Amino acid sequence: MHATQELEELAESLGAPIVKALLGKAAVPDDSSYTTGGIGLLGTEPSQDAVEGCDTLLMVGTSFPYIEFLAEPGSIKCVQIDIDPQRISLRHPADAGLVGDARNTLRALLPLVEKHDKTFLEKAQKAKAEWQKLMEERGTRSDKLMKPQVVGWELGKRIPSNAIVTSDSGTITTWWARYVPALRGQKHSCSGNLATMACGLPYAIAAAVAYPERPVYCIIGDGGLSMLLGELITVATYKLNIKIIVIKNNTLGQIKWEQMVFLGNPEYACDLSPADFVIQPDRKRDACLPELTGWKGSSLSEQTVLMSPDGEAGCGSNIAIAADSSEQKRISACVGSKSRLQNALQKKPF
Ligand SMILES: Cc1ncc(C[n+]2csc(CCOP(=O)(O)OP(=O)(O)O)c2C)c(N)n1
Ligand SMILES: [Mg+2]
Repeated sequence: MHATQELEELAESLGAPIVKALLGKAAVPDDSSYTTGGIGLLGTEPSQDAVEGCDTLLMVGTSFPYIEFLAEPGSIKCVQIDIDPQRISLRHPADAGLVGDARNTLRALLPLVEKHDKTFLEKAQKAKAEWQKLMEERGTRSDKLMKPQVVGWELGKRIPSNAIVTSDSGTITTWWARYVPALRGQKHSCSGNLATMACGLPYAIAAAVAYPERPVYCIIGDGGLSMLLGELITVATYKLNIKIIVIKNNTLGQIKWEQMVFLGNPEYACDLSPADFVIQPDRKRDACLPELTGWKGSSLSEQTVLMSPDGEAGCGSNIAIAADSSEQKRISACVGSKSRLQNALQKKPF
């Protein structure tokens, strides 16, 4: 994470694109001309093409575990830099293993590297531009049952460059991984190897405590938030500078798709109770959890809700709940539109 400049300099010398494991999303900003974005299930096509087309793989500070996305052992050369010697050759046999801090090792390597021509990098850059067009197309759709990609795309335009962004495990991870670009200066994280649900909010709390001067954005599913709903009290108690964006699709979306696509089973027990995470001020009713935790909501029809801690609007904590259709399944209670989302996000202090 602290070797961005060195990675970019090396990419320039080698004429090589940088592909990022998900936990390394912020290692190089997505608008850098040297990166083609992520690799793996939630990665990008240009990154996969680059990995498949390369003759040498330089792995820096990663234990990226999904080896099926890497080349066959023996078919390419591999150089690996890692601070932990036990990680050398862990995922792919390394022809040369360099044990040390990523930045220091890259700095030592840089003067030794010969300049390569840029054909391979330029090909990857063209492929990245094509991929970006596809992301834009999917991120700017105007379906009345709003696509979750639209939420990611709109957030990506608004999250400031000093923000810390956390996400969770589910289809939500895809919308964050692909549609919310890492800007230079931002930090991004999610649960990596264990893919543990409900990490998004506690990670956000940890980030807000560790970096009180930085805004924190938590992009989470309704399933993940439900599992640790009580932590809203922690956020309200300590007035943490966290904005929570919930993709509310009333389902454990990831599992629904795994059951159907990978396991071939009929969908079973994936639906969530359609929880109303906010109290809407125009609706009089008994105290509900947001009220008890000190959050106040303002609603844009049934679709998007922003919340701030009661009486503390200036504190900058909000919840935006974006209902969506989980792409395939139509959920009648969750009709949304892109323009409503845009209106919601324009509200201060988001
Ligand atoms: C602690 C834990 N329990 C269960 C799972 C399995 N799991 C992975 S994603 C997921 C569903 C996530 O649902 P939600 O947060 O609503 O996100 P969505 O997939 O709908 O975007 C589940 C149950 C897990 N990864 N971790
Ligand atoms: Mg869900």
